[in-house]
Amino acid sequence: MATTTSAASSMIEAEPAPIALDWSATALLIIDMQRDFMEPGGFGETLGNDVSLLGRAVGPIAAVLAAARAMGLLVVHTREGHRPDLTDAPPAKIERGAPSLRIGDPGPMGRILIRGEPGHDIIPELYPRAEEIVIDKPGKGAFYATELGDILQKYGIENLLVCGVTTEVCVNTTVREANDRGYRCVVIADGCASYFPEFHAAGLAMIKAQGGIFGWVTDSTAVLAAMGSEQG
Ligand code: TIU
Repeated sequence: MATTTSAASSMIEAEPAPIALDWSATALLIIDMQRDFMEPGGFGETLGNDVSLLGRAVGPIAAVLAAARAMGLLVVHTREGHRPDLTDAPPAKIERGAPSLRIGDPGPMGRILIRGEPGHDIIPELYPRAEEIVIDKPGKGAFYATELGDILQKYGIENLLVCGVTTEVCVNTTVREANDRGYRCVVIADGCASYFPEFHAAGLAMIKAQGGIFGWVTDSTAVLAAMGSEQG
């Protein structure tokens, strides 16, 4: 149950311990909820994954996003992808593995993982509003080669509510980057998903172990309670 500690902050139930968040210094960071990872025919499926495993994160993220919008929280969406000329896509990434289609190849949702293509865009259920921030990132971490750090600093953000896909890849990489930059990361477990359920569990366990070595882990119910929004 959430306890209000002041007009502007709330205590969120989390592991390894509850955490008080000053909402004016908190952003909701939604990682890579793109058609390329969530739908058949995109980057995730070309890597051999069952993309249906990621759908479970959509409802919890939508509920937290609605509450965040209602309370005027800063909302940041990220998208993994590359320039059409691939100048920001290292050969080591393009050539990796044996996907059915490589980054830049034409697929059913346009060129795989390329900015501006239908597959690169965010799924309709979580589509950004015009006033929300969208960060295009070439890597797994949202801070690498992006303007995210500068933007968060300008908004006075100290705390990140983090969700998205996949738990052990882009969510974990971003949380580690953020932790080293001094942000308190509170990861919404049911708002994350992986193609590998065991990696999802391990990815969350690694964040909260050792007294919260990278951050805190909570769930959407606890976040909504803390936001004073019992629905969802
Ligand atoms: N393959 C996989 O699990 N993830 C990625 O390639 N990118 C993100 O996690 N967004």
